[in-house]
Amino acid sequence: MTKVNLLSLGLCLHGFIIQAQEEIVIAKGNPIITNKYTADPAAYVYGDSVYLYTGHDVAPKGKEYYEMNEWLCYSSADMVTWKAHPSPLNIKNFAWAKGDAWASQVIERNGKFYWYTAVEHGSISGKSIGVAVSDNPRGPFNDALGKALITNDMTKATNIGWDDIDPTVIIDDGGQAYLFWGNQRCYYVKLKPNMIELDGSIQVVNIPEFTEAPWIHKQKAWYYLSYASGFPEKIVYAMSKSINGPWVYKGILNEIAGNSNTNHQSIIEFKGKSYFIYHNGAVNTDGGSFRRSVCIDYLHYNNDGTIKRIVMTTEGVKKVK
Ligand code: FUB
Repeated sequence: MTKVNLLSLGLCLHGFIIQAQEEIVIAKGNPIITNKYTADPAAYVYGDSVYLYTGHDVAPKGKEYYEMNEWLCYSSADMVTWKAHPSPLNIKNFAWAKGDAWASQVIERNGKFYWYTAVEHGSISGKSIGVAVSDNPRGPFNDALGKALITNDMTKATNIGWDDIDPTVIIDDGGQAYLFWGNQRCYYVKLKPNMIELDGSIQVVNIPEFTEAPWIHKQKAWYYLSYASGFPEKIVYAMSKSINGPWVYKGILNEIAGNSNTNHQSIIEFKGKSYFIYHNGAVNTDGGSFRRSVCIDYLHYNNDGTIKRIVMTTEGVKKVK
């Protein structure tokens, strides 16, 4: 990663001057960002750019658990030159949450950007899913509901308190939005057009050896549900012609990272190429599972729609025009 410059922006909004710093960095292969730990990537293509939303690992050396208090946002028009925006969302933005800014995903609808996040609930035992909203993909984002969208007492397929994590969202071709999430069980539910209310009952997805980190995407006629499996985690995937399944398990997509127990993936299409965006523990020398870093490699489909095994590289990807 090469620092190019530091822009100090003075933005005039309703008479107030807001100082924001946007650092431009050029990825030198993988991991793409090396001046802070970034985890749980969720990329979103909007306009001419990719917006990369990540968690922020700040666990000090020796602490062997997650410490995550805010989410980060980067954008790029070429997959190599990244603009680091000021953090657009913090756990403090959810007054009802008490910590753990875990995995998340952003999606746009009708000019608004909805950010689904996993957090620890302050008064209902266990993890939960919140939703924040903004008019701008760079934020700032604010709590859209003033309460959680999903809480642990709404999901009964396991007894654990951390099954309501790792939200992923899609709007299908007919305009119906769906939220998938889970740990040990993968859940999904329809969302109303306002994106902040459930539209029906929560269903369990029938897929094998599901650990966590579902990512839902569509390519041509196929829906793909990729997810972390086993522990340490590898990323596997299933395919279906319908968002409601049945899902056909297709096996391993990305192998165990080796230097991190988790590998949390995001899959996008941008300027004619497909990308597999994930994290590993390659930047630090303090143990990788709680100090993770985002990487990007190419993803290739076969003619029948199946996906070739990902090749994790240190070179990463090249600039795309
Ligand atoms: O970052 C905290 C948790 O680690 C995420 O929710 C999981 O997907 C795993 O990456």
